[in-house]
Formats: sequence, C-alpha cells, structure tokens
Amino acid sequence: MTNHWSDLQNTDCALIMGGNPAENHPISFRWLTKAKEKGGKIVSVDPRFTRTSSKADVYASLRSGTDIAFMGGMINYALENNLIHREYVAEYTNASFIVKKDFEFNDGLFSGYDEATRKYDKTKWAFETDEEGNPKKDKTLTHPRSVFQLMRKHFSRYDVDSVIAVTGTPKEDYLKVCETFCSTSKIGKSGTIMYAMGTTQHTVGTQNVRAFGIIQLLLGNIGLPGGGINAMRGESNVQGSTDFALLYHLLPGYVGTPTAIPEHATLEGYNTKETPSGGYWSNKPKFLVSMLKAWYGPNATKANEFGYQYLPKGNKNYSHINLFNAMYKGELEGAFLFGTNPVVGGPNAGKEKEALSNLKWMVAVDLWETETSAFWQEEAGSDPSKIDTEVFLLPAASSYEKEGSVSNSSRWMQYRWKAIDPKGESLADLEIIHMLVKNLKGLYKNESSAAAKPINALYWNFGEGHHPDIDLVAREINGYDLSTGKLLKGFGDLKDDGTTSSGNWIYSGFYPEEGKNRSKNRDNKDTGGGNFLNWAYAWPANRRILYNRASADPSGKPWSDKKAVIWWDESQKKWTGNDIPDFKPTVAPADPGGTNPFIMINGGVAGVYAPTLNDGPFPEHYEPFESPVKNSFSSQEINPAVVIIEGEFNLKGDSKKYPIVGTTYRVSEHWQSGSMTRNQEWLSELAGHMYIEMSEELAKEKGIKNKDKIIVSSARGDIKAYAMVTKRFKPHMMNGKKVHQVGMPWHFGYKGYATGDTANRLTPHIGDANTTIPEYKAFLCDIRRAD
Ligand SMILES: Nc1nc2c(c(=O)[nH]1)N[C@H]1C(S)=C(S)[C@@H](COP(=O)(O)OP(=O)(O)OC[C@H]3O[C@@H](n4cnc5c(=O)[nH]c(N)nc54)[C@H](O)[C@@H]3O)O[C@H]1N2
Ligand SMILES: Nc1nc2c(c(=O)[nH]1)N[C@H]1C(S)=C(S)[C@@H](COP(=O)(O)OP(=O)(O)OC[C@H]3O[C@@H](n4cnc5c(=O)[nH]c(N)nc54)[C@H](O)[C@@H]3O)O[C@H]1N2
Ligand SMILES: [Mo]
Repeated sequence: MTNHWSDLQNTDCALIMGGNPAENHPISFRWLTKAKEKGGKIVSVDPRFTRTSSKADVYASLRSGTDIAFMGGMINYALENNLIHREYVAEYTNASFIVKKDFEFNDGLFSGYDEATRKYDKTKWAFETDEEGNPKKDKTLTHPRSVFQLMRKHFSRYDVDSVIAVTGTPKEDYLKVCETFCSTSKIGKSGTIMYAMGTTQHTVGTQNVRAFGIIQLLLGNIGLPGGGINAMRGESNVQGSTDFALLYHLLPGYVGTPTAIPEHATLEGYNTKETPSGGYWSNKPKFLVSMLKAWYGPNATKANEFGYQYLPKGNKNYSHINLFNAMYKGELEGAFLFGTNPVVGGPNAGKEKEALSNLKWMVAVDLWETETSAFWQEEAGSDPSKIDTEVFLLPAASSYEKEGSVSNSSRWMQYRWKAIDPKGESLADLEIIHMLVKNLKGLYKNESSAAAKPINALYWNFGEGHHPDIDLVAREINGYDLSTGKLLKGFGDLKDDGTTSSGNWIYSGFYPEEGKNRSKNRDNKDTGGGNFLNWAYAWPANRRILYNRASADPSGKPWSDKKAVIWWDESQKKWTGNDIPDFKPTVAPADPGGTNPFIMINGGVAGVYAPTLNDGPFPEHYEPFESPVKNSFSSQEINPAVVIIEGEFNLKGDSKKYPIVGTTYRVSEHWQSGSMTRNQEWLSELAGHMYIEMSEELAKEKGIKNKDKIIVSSARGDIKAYAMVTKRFKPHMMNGKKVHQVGMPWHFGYKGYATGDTANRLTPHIGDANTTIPEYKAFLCDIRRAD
C-alpha cells in the first residue's frame, strides 16, 4: 500500500476493483464506513455482485480479464473531459518527457518485438536525453512525442463504446463509474484504488496495476491522504515475507539477486550494472554490503568481496509455475514446503500433484497433514506403490504459539506475543530453521567444497541450543555500526565499506540503540490525519504515506488544506506536518531533491510511461490465455510477451468446447487452501461443500436447478460441485454475443470436515509477463448436470 488502512477514512472515493474487501479484508470496512459517514463514495467493479458491491454507491460488472479495457476507457475519459490535475501531471510525472522516434505502437504491438523469443527490445522505448543524459522535457505537454501526447493517442482507441463491447459493462454503469472516480481530480478531493487478486492473477496482471497507476497520477491522487494505490495483501505476513526475499529473484529489501550474467561475476560488476545514477537506489551498494555483513559477519571482508561469491547466481525463473514445471520434468531432487498446500492452491493442481511424485524427498512443515503432504496416499487418488518420494511431515506451531512480528498491508511491522505453548512436538518455524542450520553447520564443518563454503561462512549468532534468541534476530535486521557495536538509527547511516551491517535495509531504524523494538509500539492515539505514528513501525523510516511530498505543490504549499500531509513552513524554514516527509527533509522546496517526490525513481518523478516492463510502456488490452471472444482492440489475441509453457502441463481449452468464462475467489468462512478452516467444525458447518455460482440465465439454458450436482470441465480436468444459482452473476453482451461467466471458491480439497473437489484442477499453468503470477481469475470451462 502507498497509504494505509486507517487512512482510508480520508477518502472521497474508493474504487474497489479486483478485490472483495468486505469478505477478504473486513477491517478495511471499519475505515471505509467512516469515510462514507463523511460523504465519501464506494465504487465496486467486479464480475460478480459481491458483499463489497452490496455496500457500494456505484457497482459495475465486467467480464473477467478485461480490466485494462475498462481502465483504458477511464484514462481516455479523464483526458478527453479534462478531468486531470494538470500541474501535478506536468511537475510530478514523466508525462513531460520526450520519447525517441523509435517508439511505435501498431496493431497491439510496441516497437522492438521479436516473435521468436516473445520478447521486446526495451531500448526502443527510451527517452530523448540532453548532453548530461537527462530526459528532455516539455512541461507544456504539447510536444507530439511527449509521453502525454503519446498516452492520449494510445488511449483514444478506448472510447466508451469500444470498451463496453469488450467488458460487457452496461453503458450507464460504466459512465457512472468514470464520472464518480474522475471527480477526485478536483483540488481538495482524493480518491483511492483498492485492489488484490482480481487484478493481479492475469497474464496482464502487472499492466492492470500500471493502468491504476496512470489514472491515479492523472487525477493527482498519489501522496495524498485518502489517495494512493492500495494493494490489499493476502496472508497475514505476506508483506513481510516479500520484504524478506520470499520472491526468487530478490534479496531482502527488494535488492535483485545476482544472476549468471557476466556483469554480475563480481560485486563491483554487480554494483556498476545495478546501481542507478540518481534516486534513492543509488545507495544500493550500501544496502547489499550491509546485508552481506549481517549474513557472513567477520567472514565478510573487503578482500573476499564481503562474501558476494557465496550468493548463488542462477539464471532460471523459479517462480511458482516454473518451479513446478521443473519438478514435473524431474529437474529437482527435493523440496521443503513451509506452510503451503499446492495440491489445492496451485494452478493446474492435478498436474502439480503429479510433479511432487518426481521428487526424491519432500519435507512439509505444517499444522496439519494436508492434501500436499498426503499427495501419495490412495485417498488423494494416487497409487502409493508407484511413488518413491520420501515424505517428512514436521509439525509447526501456529501463530498463537510463538512470538515474532508480522507486517501488514500498511507496511506496519507489528510484534505479536505468544498466547499459549505449542502442542505436542510442534515447533516455531524459526526454531526449525535454527536447528537445521546448526545441524548443517555441524555436518559441513570439516569440508571445503564449493557447497560447504557458504554454510561454513554463514554467521549464525542467535544463541545455542534449540531455541534461537529472537531479540538477536531483530537486532541483526535493524543493523549495527560495527565500529561501535551500537544499533543503527536508520538506513541513512548504512555504508558500503563493511563498517555497518543490516539484514534488511528497509527495516533499519525499527530497533534503534535508544528506546526499544518499535514494532512493539502500541500507542493508539491519532497523531494527526489518522496516521498513528506511535502504533507499530512502518517501513521505511516509520513513514505512513509514501510519496507524501506530492501532497504539496512545488513550492511546498499543500494543494489544499483539506488534503495536507506535510508542508514547508516558511517561518520555521523547515518541513513539517502529520507524517515523516518522503524525501530529504532538510532542503527547501526549491533545492535539489525538494521537488522530486518520487525519490526511489531516478529523476524523481512517477512514470505514467514505464519503459522497463516486459510487455510495453503503456497497458494494452489483450484477451486472457483462454477467452471466448476475439480481441477487438488488435490482432494480438494474448499478451505477446507472456512465456508459454509448452506441453501437457499447460493444455489450452478451445472456446467451442469450453464457452464459459470461469473465475475463482475466496469466501469469508474459509482460508486459502482450507487447511486452517476445513479442519474447524464450526467453520465447516458454515460453508460445507464445494459449489459453483452461476446466473439464473445460464442455469435455465443448461437445465440446472439450485443445489443440483453438476460437473465443471476445462482442458485440464473435471470436478464435481453443487450448483448455486444466483442473481449475482449476469451474462455479458460482447459485440452482440452473449457470454456467460461462472465463479467458484478455490478452498476445497478432500481432507478435513468440509470437503469438495479442488477448483484448481481446472485452472491453467500460465502466468503474467512480468511476475508470472498464475492466471487464476479468467479461464474457459463448461458445465453440465452430473446425472
Ligand atoms: N476470508 C478470507 N480472507 C482472505 C483470504 C481467504 O482465503 N479467506 N485470503 C487472503 C489472501 S492470501 C489474499 S491474496 C486476499 C485476496 O483478496 P481478493 O483479491 O479480494 O480475493 P478474491 O476473492 O480471490 O478475488 C477478489 C474478487 O475478484 C473478482 N474478480 C475475478 N476476476 C476478475 C477480473 O478479471 N477483474 C476484476 N476487477 N475482478 C475480478 C472476484 O469475483 C472476487 O470478488 O485475501 C486475503 N483474505
Ligand atoms: N484458483 C485460485 N488459486 C489460488 C488463488 C486464487 O485466487 N485462485 N490465490 C493464490 C494466493 S493469493 C495464495 S497466497 C496462494 C496460497 O497458497 P498456499 O500458501 O499454498 O495456501 P495456504 O492454505 O495459505 O497454505 C498455508 C499452509 O500453511 C499452514 N500454516 C499455517 N500457519 C503456519 C505456520 O505458522 N507455520 C507453518 N509452517 N505452516 C503454517 C496451513 O495449515 C496451510 O496448510 O494460493 C493461490 N491459489
Ligand atoms: Mo495471497
């Protein structure tokens, strides 16, 4: 989130699209209700009329997978009706930058496309630069090759009629959404966009979010209270886990992992290649070296590049779908599954289950025996005599049985104390890792092989015995001044010469020498503007609203007093306000850095044009991997930059055989793959069986009645479920063609009290062009009665 949960109370309009927070993020509604009391509006855009939609002032339906068309139309609407904050756009975004003549867009393709590799040469999208290498600008935004004019041209194709012919949204609903949300372009108003998996789980997921970014910048909504782009995160600590390198291509604090390219062969080479000349990332070498000092301690020296060579340098994409593809092909020997149940939660789950049987060994660490750790059993539909995988199940302690911090969507690191002792032999994940490391170090201590070196070098100083000292872990994350042994004040003090350490630079400052672990802060007094600065610790630097410099004009005066966050106080000659300023606060507004509110980005302004993405600098509508209609915006059917995994892992359905759009979602009563809720009697009673939700019109066409047993099929398989016939789905009209959509929860499996077939046996094994997140939200299927 750029903003945070309690800031939602400040919004004049919340556009909730690709998320259903009333069920999945219910705390948000505490703050949205306050916003509504003050006259704020809620807009819900979802293929299904959800519990969120039922609380909205405006609801619009769309066919799954058409969000870029929907948002492209809104961008066009804002530009054509001059509903933009022009000064903000000219000063704080790259709309004024001039793009080189090499940039072109033609029939769905940007310049630089290579069909054989399905990749773009992004140098074709570069900016014109002056002698010093800075982009040339035209702040009048009239230059024909300014980003602003190219954007206007690109989105002019998204006129209302072309858009609704693709999305299937009723015209009056569509116009009402555009009008309501674009009204936040007025000075003194702010609008927020709240999204989650309905946005990201698509082959165009990243560009869906980009479209949100563009509209929010045009409306001048980023950096303001009640504004921003707010990704509602999922699992309670998923924010924390991505901050701490859950993703295969990142080290802690979003520093990219070194890869097998020649430039990354040395630390110096890596730093030269990966450090931009401007923006806050120009400090990257300080973050990386301090992290290496935390990992390898005295074994990280200038002479050995601070242990840089201990880091693995692969060149493979090991995101979820690629990892399972590699497993399926027998490329992996073993796997540790810490708290994950892919036999229910993974795309094309039937095949992911088969992939597990190609492992020699598997360790599952979980509270329960899940469909995944039991994948080899007969109950799971497997033949145990044919499976050689050796499976270990280690019992894990639940969140109430251990202490530690979780970071929520607001970037708040919040400490939680243990409520009860763990049951039986179960241990905290941290204890399991601690024992594993100690044992590995013991095993390798007399070896000097390449594999042994990083294990021997690893500095693991969290206490002896089975129980690590969690306070020492917390201090290591914050980091030390190694010359004095004192804890650091923050990431501003990090150095690249080996004299500081920090396990994760973005968290540096949460545990300063003076005072205590600030994630334990629990003062619930509103410190101004709904920011609660003394509750928990928000990274970075306890800052609550990112890019808050953009809430004031270039001279440092808030665009409006109603939406003030920080401002330049001329009498005191300093920046002041309700939040920690998001730029170098010591300088006057006119000084260098003082007017560049997007400090992470080289150049200091936000990108309405993004020449770094894999699939183009502007979002463009493409159909999902499986779609019932032809793309009416160009002759490119699917995102041209998507990597297609060939073979039986990724069978593609034909729209003649599978004419219905399918989507998957969550319900309040269940949690994820269901282990945490299907094992609870009371929750199982509330939502006891797998079901498929469909419109009355579709049920009638198929001769299906409410509660009938039906079969849902896709190119990947068949599942059984109960029919739930509702008014919440309606067929969409696309260019005169009627297209039906069905939806289903993905929480079910055969274990526990509430059982049912697994929705993911239907979903395809394909992912977004930038992140490879699977396309769980739009695929093709068909339904029929089971008898
Ligand atoms: N009760 C409960 N709460 C949860 C979870 C849970 O399992 N149970 N899981 C947590 C996790 S890990 C996550 S990631 C979050 C996810 O939170 P959400 O993203 O809110 O979860 P979903 O219900 O999967 O999807 C949201 C909505 O997207 C809609 N949708 C489907 N296709 C499209 C589309 O193409 N465009 C648009 N605009 N909308 C579409 C669906 O109809 C659905 O209402 O929830 C978290 N909260
Ligand atoms: N079709 C479809 N599929 C989806 C999605 C969708 O929208 N549609 N959403 C996707 C999303 S957003 C997500 S996040 C994934 C989630 O996919 P998974 O992470 O595989 O699903 P979970 O059920 O959250 O798995 C968590 C497991 O961790 C265990 N657990 C709970 N607490 C602890 C603990 O403290 N320690 C350990 N070691 N284990 C613990 C639980 O018992 C459970 O078995 O699913 C994805 N799959
Ligand atoms: Mo998630």
